[in-house]
Amino acid sequence: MKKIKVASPGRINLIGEHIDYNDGFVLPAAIDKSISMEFSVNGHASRCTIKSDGFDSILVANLNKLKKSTEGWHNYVLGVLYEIQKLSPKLRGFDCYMESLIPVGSGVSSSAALECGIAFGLNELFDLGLDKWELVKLGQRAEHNFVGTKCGIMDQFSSVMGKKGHTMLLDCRSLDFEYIPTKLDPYKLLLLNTNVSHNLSTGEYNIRRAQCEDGLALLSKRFGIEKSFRNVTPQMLDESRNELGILLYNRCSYVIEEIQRVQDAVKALKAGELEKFGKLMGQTHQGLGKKYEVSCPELDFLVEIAEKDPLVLGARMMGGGFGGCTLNLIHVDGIDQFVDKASKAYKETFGITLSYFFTFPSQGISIIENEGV
Ligand code: GAF
Repeated sequence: MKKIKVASPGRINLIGEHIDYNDGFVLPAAIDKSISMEFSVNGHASRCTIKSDGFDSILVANLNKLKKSTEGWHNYVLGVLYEIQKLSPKLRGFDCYMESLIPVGSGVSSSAALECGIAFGLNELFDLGLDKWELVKLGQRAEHNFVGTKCGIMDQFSSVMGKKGHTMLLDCRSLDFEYIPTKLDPYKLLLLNTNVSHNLSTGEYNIRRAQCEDGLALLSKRFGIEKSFRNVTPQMLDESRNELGILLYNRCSYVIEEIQRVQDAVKALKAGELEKFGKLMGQTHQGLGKKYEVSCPELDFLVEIAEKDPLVLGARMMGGGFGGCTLNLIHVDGIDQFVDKASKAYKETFGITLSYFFTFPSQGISIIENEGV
């Protein structure tokens, strides 16, 4: 029987948060932590079993009767199976066992890694003939339709397209992208995990998206422009302040600023101006906290400590928000002292143990074992 093992990584995003679904640019990379998934054909026409080391429940799916589950993680898998069936009649029964090294709920997108790993593995196992972009997009649709989060494209894109040593500048409107060699020495990317996840994420995420759509609809009508934040100037935004109201004004203001910030950050990165890059990360955090309101006290606390440390060039919350990790660009010489200081202060203030890990831009989804294929 055919067997295949794949590794599907999580992602970081250096800058460009909450703008993938707002026609912006993002700068993510796959990380060195992944879910490994072993797939085998089981000879049944429609029975599939999926087991994970991280969850007690086993998912048993019938390809003829795919429907949403009440068990959270099942929906990521079921959604992918459903989307594959819309594209190909070749899917049959399979067994899958997975082990994850990606911390769940920490903003490094274990969910996209799961979706894309299932899609990629089954594509190989059953020769479905789907290309990488089809896998990325079907992962996103699975999340929209089965999980209910109206996510952008960044996470699935990063997991599939990642390249070792490179960040990726993705234009989320045209889907053109550029691999950028990313050497940060003597700085490193340090993730501090708040170990909180304020359960607001899916609801608040969809609300942010809807607010941006409402704001943009108003702006495009008022100025007779095509519906894209790229066509809105800061001046147009200011002129529309009263009509938008403070909440929509703030949301749109963050988006317009962040679209510009990513472009400035990429210039800085290419020129090796890491100090400038770090400052822009800090501005992103301020925008996400004050204007987009997706931060939380724990994230703000960690960013504040980082900002006071001369060896940290930049820090910000990363991912959807309301918990998860901060991303810190830190000099190697400052790491031990900084982690120690942050851990103590965090424990004293919130009573929670901080965890942390380093990462670097890594290879996207890949096959790690192949038998009888
Ligand atoms: C989540 C989403 F899945 C992404 O699409 C992106 O919007 C991110 O939040 C925020 O930048 O990870």
